[in-house]
Amino acid sequence: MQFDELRQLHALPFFDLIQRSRRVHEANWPENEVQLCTLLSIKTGGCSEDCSYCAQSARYSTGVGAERLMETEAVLERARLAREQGSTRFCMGAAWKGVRDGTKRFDQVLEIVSAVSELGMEVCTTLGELGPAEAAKLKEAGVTAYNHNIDTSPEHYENIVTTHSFQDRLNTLRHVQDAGMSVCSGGILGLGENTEDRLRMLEVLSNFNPQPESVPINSLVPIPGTPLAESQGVDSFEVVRMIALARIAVPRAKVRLSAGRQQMSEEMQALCFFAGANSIFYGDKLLTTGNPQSEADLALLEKLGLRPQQPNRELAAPPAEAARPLAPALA
Ligand code: SAM
Ligand code: DTB
Ligand code: SF4
Repeated sequence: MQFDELRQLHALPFFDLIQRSRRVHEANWPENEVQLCTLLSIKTGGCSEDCSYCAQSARYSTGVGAERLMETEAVLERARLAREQGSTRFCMGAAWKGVRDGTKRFDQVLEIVSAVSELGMEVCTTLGELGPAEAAKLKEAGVTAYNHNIDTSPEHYENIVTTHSFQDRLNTLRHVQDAGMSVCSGGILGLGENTEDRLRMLEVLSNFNPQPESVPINSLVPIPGTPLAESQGVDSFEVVRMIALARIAVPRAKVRLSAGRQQMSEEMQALCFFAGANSIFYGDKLLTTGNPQSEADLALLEKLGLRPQQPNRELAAPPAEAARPLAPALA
């Protein structure tokens, strides 16, 4: 989908837009299901990068200290617990610029992934930059999806991060797709971007080939000590519009209502589900910040007549239709 189409949709009266996204949602996701995905930070803090929203960058005093990579058994325990609580996807995050094949820590990550993949959940990792060799090994070890957000528009990216480029992000995503893993990629609302930036971000995501399997839409959780600590929250209806546009632009994706849910009312979350969100992070912690209690989330789904989604173990990236560039918008 191209920028102009997105702009036209965005300009529609609110109810007209969500009516359209609802139609796309019903055609693609008629089951009234929401995927529950649990996050675990397997390596917290001390990151070399300067992402200006992040609690884990070593450049800012956020109170989040650098920790070591968790032991396999400790990760397994958390993954089992998540499964018992009804989660069907387990996503492990590490505060690294990236991983390199042949290093001890990468071998340890592969061991963790192999162990977790035995549990029957979808296995997602988010470890920063990957090359082709790292992507192939993660896939072989059992990773089904790789999260790597583009976060904002190509134009705004350099205002937010200077230690790597938007193109670096796209290169990693290309390696993920070439290795046959599904791509989970989305962004954050509230980084001081304008509407045009938000639409450009969606344009890039919708032009991936193949389209992302999941699109997390995060609302900035302002972290004291980071450059974005005082950032103003995004208007609720704008958040819903972005969910609706993501649903229309990437019809088969899980559109994940991600960070920021603790600040949202139940009514707003319901509106997001109506507009096209069909996945949430489940469990009382994201990576370093809080998330609604599991019981509260289950109760909300129950009230809305939504069911937790069954796991999809067959998850694999569909083959690219042709050698189209990942993001033609940048070519
Ligand atoms: N280091 C890896 C990377 O940058 O890809 C993986 C972990 S990183 C914390 C994963 C994603 O979390 C980021 O790309 C960003 O979209 C999101 N995120 C991080 N801090 C956030 C915050 N304070 N509010 C909302 N989303 C945030
Ligand atoms: C994503 O898009 N959001 C998640 C997950 N992918 C890794 C992370 C949200 C982090 C929120 C801030 C924190 O807890 O530190
Ligand atoms: Fe590091 Fe990822 Fe945080 Fe950026 S978002 S500082 S790469 S952990």
